Amino acid sequence: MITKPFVCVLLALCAFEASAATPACVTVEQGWVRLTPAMMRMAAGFARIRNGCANEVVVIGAGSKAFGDVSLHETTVVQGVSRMREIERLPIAAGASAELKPGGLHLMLMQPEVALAEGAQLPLRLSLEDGTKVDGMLQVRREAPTR
Ligand SMILES: [Cu+2]
Repeated sequence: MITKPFVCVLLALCAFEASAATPACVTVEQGWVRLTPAMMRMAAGFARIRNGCANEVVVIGAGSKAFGDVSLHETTVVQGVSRMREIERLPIAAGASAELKPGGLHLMLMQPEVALAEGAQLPLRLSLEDGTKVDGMLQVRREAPTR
């Protein structure tokens, strides 16, 4: 009599947790990290973040077990000088994608926990403004994947 409702509550919580971790309508596609010499202690990551949801989503942060510090950056060229600035909010309209690519938006990956090896798959987790998380993968490569 007591056990059954308790189990239902647990199942409901688990289902909620699962959907909170990865909203299926936001995906990270063709994620990759440019292979850099280990002494650089930093790397840049790129991907297409696709929002298949019915609403706008806003990326407010990123993290990875493979790096101590991950942030979202944008490279801009001002008067011939390349600069990077941190992006605190990256809104993606319903049905649209954000392209993170060399020379533009990128993930700044600092304090690598492991030596980058070509072909390795590194985890990526994006935080959305609504509190949900999106898990993806970044493959270590020398060149951008052909799309
Ligand atoms: Cu950067």
